[in-house]
Amino acid sequence: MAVSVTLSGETPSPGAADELASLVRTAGGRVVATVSQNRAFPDSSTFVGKGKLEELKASVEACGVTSVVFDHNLAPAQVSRLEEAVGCKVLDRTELIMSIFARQARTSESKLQVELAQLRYALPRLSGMWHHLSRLGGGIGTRGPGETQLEVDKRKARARIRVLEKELERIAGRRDRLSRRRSDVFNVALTGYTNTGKSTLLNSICGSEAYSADKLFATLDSTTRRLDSPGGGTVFSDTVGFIDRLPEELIASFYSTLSVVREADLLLLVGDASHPCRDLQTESVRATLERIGAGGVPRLQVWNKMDIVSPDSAPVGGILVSALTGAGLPDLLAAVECERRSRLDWFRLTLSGSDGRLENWLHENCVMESFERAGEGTRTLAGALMGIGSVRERLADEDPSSWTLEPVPWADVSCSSESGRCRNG
Ligand SMILES: Nc1nc2c(ncn2[C@@H]2O[C@H](COP(=O)(O)OP(=O)(O)OP(=O)(O)O)[C@@H](O)[C@H]2O)c(=O)[nH]1
Ligand SMILES: [Mg+2]
Repeated sequence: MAVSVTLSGETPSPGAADELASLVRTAGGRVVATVSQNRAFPDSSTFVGKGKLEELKASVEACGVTSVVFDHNLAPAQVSRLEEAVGCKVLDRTELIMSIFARQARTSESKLQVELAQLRYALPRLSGMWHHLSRLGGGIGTRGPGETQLEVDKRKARARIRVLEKELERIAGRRDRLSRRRSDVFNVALTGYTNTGKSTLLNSICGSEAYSADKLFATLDSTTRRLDSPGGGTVFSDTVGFIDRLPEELIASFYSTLSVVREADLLLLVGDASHPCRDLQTESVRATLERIGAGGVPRLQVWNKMDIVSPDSAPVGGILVSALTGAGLPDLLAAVECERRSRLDWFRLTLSGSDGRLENWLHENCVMESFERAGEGTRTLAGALMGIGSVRERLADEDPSSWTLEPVPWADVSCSSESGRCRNG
């Protein structure tokens, strides 16, 4: 059973009911009835008002419901009172999302991250739960047995949180050492609302087999694939998707997994063009990117699932693709390549004489926009992602009279070359 309450000052989101049903489905349940209410503010004791509570209780009995899910977050004492009143389990939005993360976690890192988020959410709420229980048992101000148990529980939770934090730090450190963010490649992260097709897109771009499914939060770990091209290549990363009101505790626990987004050179904001709430989802993704500290990373809007969108309802702007059919992928890759080129340090190098080893080095490490041989000399317009300093360093091994190096602004390169010209993404 789903309960959605719209409080004053909140704009009811048109897709919220469907999204809640989808969350319940992914958590292994099914919404059999929905109760909604508009209230100025939540009831401090039971969140919904008395009349609505009666309605809720009657529906629970009539439909044989096993859990009631609220689309808001509840105070622990509200959960206890609601459970007493309706006679079944009551979950709030954060607990529901965390239970999905717990179900979908496959690697030991994501399992530990979810456990940490759940404990961080539960810890400050233990007092409320015990306060409620001790009030049921003893008089006001009495230090009942609940309070002693509360201290024990809090101590245990804090100790476990410390163990989890240490273990996660160790795992993240090891991963960072193995796959250190490389500055000589262009790092692109696919990010966006959950279920928009990010993993499917990674697979079609890189020919990989990342897990994709018609489920919310199918991906909880970061996957990285390299697409080789001259001058360092491009690394694409796929990671955990976002949702409206993503719990703070999950953001904190998944901080290191989300580093691929924070540290990316370019974000592909993958939206589901076929979703009726695609614009609201994109807004929510933008807000979440700010929350995780990736608000300043350059981005391209990509609209996926165009194979099931009629031309008259296609989004305006952005790159339109279908990860399933491959339509639009060449345009997407061209736009990424253009972004990459715009970040290179461009230079014109003139060599008197020909040096095979140096030329090989240039071909391996730089994007060669043009390469001309004239008599004994060679002249090239090239760009390097690792910076012109590295090119100078390499040239330091050569006779200084045999070369001249001159920086060239990207604007000059993009104006003079067809391949370097950016298309509007
Ligand atoms: N019709 C259509 N379906 C697609 C397309 N791309 C992905 N899908 C489907 O959308 C569903 C979600 O795909 P995923 O790639 O798992 O989505 P995701 O964004 O990685 O999802 P999370 O990891 O849960 O955040 C799957 O059922 C895919 O088959 C597409 O271009 N067209
Ligand atoms: Mg995925």
